[in-house]
Amino acid sequence: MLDRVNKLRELLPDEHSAVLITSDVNRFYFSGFRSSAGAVFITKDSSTLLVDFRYYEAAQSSVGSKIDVICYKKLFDELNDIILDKNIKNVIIEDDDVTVNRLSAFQKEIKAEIVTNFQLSDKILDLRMIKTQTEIDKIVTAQKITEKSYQELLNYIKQGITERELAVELEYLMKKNGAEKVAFDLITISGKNTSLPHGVPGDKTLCDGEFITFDIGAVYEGYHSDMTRTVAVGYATDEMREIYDIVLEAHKKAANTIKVGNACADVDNAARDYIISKGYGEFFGHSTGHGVGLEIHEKPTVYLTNDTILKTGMVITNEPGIYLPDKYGVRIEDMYLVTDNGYKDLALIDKELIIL
Ligand SMILES: [Mn+2]
Repeated sequence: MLDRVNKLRELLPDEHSAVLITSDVNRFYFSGFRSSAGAVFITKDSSTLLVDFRYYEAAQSSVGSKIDVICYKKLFDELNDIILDKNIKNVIIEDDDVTVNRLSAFQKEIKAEIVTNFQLSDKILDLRMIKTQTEIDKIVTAQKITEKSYQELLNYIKQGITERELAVELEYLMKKNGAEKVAFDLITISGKNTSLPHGVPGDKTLCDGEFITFDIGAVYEGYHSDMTRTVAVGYATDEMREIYDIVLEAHKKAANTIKVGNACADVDNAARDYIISKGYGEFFGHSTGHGVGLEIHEKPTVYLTNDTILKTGMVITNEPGIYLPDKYGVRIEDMYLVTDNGYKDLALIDKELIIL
């Protein structure tokens, strides 16, 4: 946790500047403590977690001695004490988090200049791109919970069951298997609905000769997992198999470009060029992937316009797809860890087409 704080400190322009962290996700990232309210205030030589009475005892026992914990009645009073004590002139805020109303309160109450144009949110996302081993372990645990639950769900699938029932049952299994929650509204769609990349499970029942798309993930200790599998019910037509094989091959080609020094664009192009070469380019309308961590979508975006270079410790998804309107769609997604010598696929579940 101190490493992260120190990396943030390196961004401070001078000793009279400080950072005020207000978003839930970044308060957790820099303090290791989760709460629904509070702030983290970081100067060149101090870091303070400010919480209210509800969280004070838990916060004290949760954060190490390197971070001060203050219980506030009025947040601004405690902040101003530190600001005066440390001679802080500029307070940099999270531009993606602070609302217009909150900003005017800051400007009125905080006894320093409020810095809104530092692009702090983006700079923190840059730090969060590189995961520590502890963070990777949590993502892997979230993925294991997803896989166990998915495999249990496959046994539950029978004729007549609805998409909605699949989603509810899967969410139940994930929580039973240790997820604190699902990573997003689970996508369990079938037949024509699978041509909608982010379709919503409804009352449609499963039928033979249809695809089911499972785009699913769990959260474990704040960290998300993301996986998509497309399976067929009863049988698959030759065309369904052909589309599936193209997407799988695109996925493999993208995976093989995941290595330190390559750009996100290279990964996207590998999948996209192959799908285009097979004549389905217009049916792959989204990016090949995205970073995953404390949020389900974070930097970097794996797309042809992103020249961000892959570095060890990044976790990105690889999820090409082909969506034929009014027919069906296929997407195959795993999370990949960028390692010193290539990549590690964080999913263990096979990607070959299965027929239920
Ligand atoms: Mn995804």
